[in-house]
Amino acid sequence: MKTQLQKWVDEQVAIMQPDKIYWMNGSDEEARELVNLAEEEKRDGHPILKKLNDKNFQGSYYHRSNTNDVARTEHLTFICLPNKEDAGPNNNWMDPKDAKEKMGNFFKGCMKGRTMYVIPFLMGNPKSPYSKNCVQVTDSLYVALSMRIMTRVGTAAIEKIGDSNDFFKGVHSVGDINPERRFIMHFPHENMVLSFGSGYGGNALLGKKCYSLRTASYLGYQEGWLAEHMIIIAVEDPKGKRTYFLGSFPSACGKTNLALLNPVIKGYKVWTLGDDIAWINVGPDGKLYAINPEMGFFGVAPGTGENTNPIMIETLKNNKFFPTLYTNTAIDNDTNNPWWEGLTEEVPENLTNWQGEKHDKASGKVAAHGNSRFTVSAYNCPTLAEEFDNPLGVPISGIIFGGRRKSTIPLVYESSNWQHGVFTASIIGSETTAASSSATGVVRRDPMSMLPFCGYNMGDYFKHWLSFEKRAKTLPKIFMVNWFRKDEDGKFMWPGFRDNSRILKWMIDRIEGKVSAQEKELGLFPKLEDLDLSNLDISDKIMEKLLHVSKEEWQKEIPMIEEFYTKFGDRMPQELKNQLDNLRKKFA
Ligand code: GTP
Ligand code: SPV
Ligand code: MN
Repeated sequence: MKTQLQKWVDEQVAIMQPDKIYWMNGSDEEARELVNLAEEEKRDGHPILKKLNDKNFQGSYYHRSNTNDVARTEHLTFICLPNKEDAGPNNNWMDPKDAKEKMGNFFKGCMKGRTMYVIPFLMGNPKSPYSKNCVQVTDSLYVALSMRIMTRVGTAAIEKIGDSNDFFKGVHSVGDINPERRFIMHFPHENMVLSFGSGYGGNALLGKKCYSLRTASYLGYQEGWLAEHMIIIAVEDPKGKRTYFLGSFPSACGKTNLALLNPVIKGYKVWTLGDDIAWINVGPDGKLYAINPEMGFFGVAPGTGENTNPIMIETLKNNKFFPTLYTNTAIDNDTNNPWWEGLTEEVPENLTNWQGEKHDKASGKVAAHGNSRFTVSAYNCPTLAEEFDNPLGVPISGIIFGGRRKSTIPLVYESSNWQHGVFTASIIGSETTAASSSATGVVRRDPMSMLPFCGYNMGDYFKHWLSFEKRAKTLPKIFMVNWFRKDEDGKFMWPGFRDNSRILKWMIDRIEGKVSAQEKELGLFPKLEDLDLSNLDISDKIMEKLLHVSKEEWQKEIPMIEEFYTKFGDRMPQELKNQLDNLRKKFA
């Protein structure tokens, strides 16, 4: 007798008609076999993977994606719930019937001459009551290998699925990598995603944004939990006490860097639990507990170097878990190392750029794409927390929200309570980055850094966030940060990166009630004397600028928030509208 999973795969085979079917078991031998295959198999005239310098970066391979396929495509991403209003103004919507018909035409026979990789995977540790069973089929060997790094692929998933039909169904084909025939269609109510025409990151690794955020956020709304674009870290103080934080920043705005932080403050240590996605449940004791459903990091390469993120450099050089992939970075031909802006201060002489051409240093252009990334297992990370595989996750004491803003948003402040914290997170605006294919550097509202990832109406999502005041017994403190405020000359005023540990220390002092705060229009601010700025060359004047709340700037900001709130009509919770009224009055 065939299992439901086998039957479902048979159906996909009948539609897409692959020449071969390859069921992944997740073993190390299998990874080596697939990597060898990828070194031989050609797409667009070059091999899918090219071996890099194994002495400097163990187990590392290079992949160049099509130049039309280098970032998530939000305009081609749809939430196909039966009612348009349930998808909300934050999502593109298509009627599920129309979407399936459209995708059905693309998928018909699309794998002729290709291999279909069947990837059974788990999001979360198999022992966790919060983990989820998933399957993706794909015709991309690069995607199959990336999934092995990012999720728990293999037999454990097959065993957990058994004969049940209760598993996420992800259908993916790169098709002919044509932007005209590229769509990422979500059916959260059917636990299914259909993705065609892209082989890149969040468009194609369906366990990531498509399942663990868009689909899971919808599930969480139904079931009473949260799926968030957040890191999870443990901050250990000199006495060995650990405080757990969640940190939410929009794409390419500092999550991975904060997740692998090497603090400048003596005696403090940061342990990594997750760098992109957190699933948050109310635990048996009424506290919020978070797990990271992923198993790897798909991190932004540019800006990652010895000075900014030494722990990530160490992670990339490790090879406990094979392999590590580099996508759309440059290659240093003298060393066969991957290279990107910020890896070394000196730009090497003999680089091949991300498009496969010789890099012209004088051109002023970057050699690595702004959204070039590495894909590396979390188990290669020297600061991976021992709690990483805790089935119930870790109890959260603080949630840090942030954005990328050259003005308006202060370096750090604290919300006065849960509702005010939800409000603070709901009004976040951030400058867009290369992580998405649309224009960069434009300020847009990105509440909870979930604008591109919330799988349902964001008005309902805000209500769901507010509801945790009733669901939980103890709630974390909520903080807002902005590492990216600039001076008149366009320079970052705050050193950022490792120095962000100074801000974490203040947050812990606040959580433990060791320091008081100063109330301003936006919330509770640190007193300068309570921030540990030892061995840091920064003047009080700059610190004051960093913490300044400008009436003029907020008078410009509030109408943008109002415009955003208005889009949600009746679905916008009254509590948040009242909060906005209060804030407006403060700046009148
Ligand atoms: P996604 O993987 O897209 O969700 O992004 P992320 O939030 O994990 O972004 P990441 O940490 O990789 O950072 C993106 C960019 O921001 C990199 O180029 C970093 O160098 C830069 N960055 C991170 N932290 C800081 C900081 O504290 N200050 C400044 N100035 N830049 C930072
Ligand atoms: C992001 O864009 O937020 C990412 C990369 O983390 S992707 O997986 O492509 O979504
Ligand atoms: Mn992300």
